[in-house]
Amino acid sequence: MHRLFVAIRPPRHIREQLLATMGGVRGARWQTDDQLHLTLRFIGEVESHVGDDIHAALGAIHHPRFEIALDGISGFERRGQAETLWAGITPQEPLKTLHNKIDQAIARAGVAPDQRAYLPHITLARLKRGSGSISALLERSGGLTSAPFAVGSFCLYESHLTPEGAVYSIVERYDLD
Ligand code: 2AM
Repeated sequence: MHRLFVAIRPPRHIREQLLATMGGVRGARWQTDDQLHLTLRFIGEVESHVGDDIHAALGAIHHPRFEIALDGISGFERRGQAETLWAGITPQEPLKTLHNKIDQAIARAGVAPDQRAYLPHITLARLKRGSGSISALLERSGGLTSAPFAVGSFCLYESHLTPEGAVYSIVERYDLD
């Protein structure tokens, strides 16, 4: 089985900007450079032959290149406790359109459509239990914006879960038009 997802690898200067914002929050496990990505579609565990069909479906996608920018820090919390911190993205429309295209393409490979609302984000940190609320954490971390940057490709990733955290590797890269 392979644990797969589709994501954009941010360019080096954006990853450097993200890495430079990290720090200053207790109980945060910050992502490493290798881990930084913008998920377009989480797939989950699939058999090798389904992975091959997904690869073929992704390769047939046509989508124009577009530009996005970093837009603020936010996070996911559960029952008032922060679980992750992430960088938001603007504008979201081109990512949502590409997400929908990927969803439809991989449905043809037999993957059930995404049931969850798609919220584009780049995870920066995973937080220990009891880190407090997002708003309390963000009082201590600065804002984050970037100049627009070009997205010219997206990637199929494989995730390996290890005790030290997830290790992500790029399986294939697909160029936009
Ligand atoms: P996250 O960073 O907010 O956790 C690989 O796990 C990528 O897929 C991560 O960016 C993760 O988002 C995203 N993802 C989306 N849905 C997921 C799910 N149900 N399980 C694990 N990761 C998921």
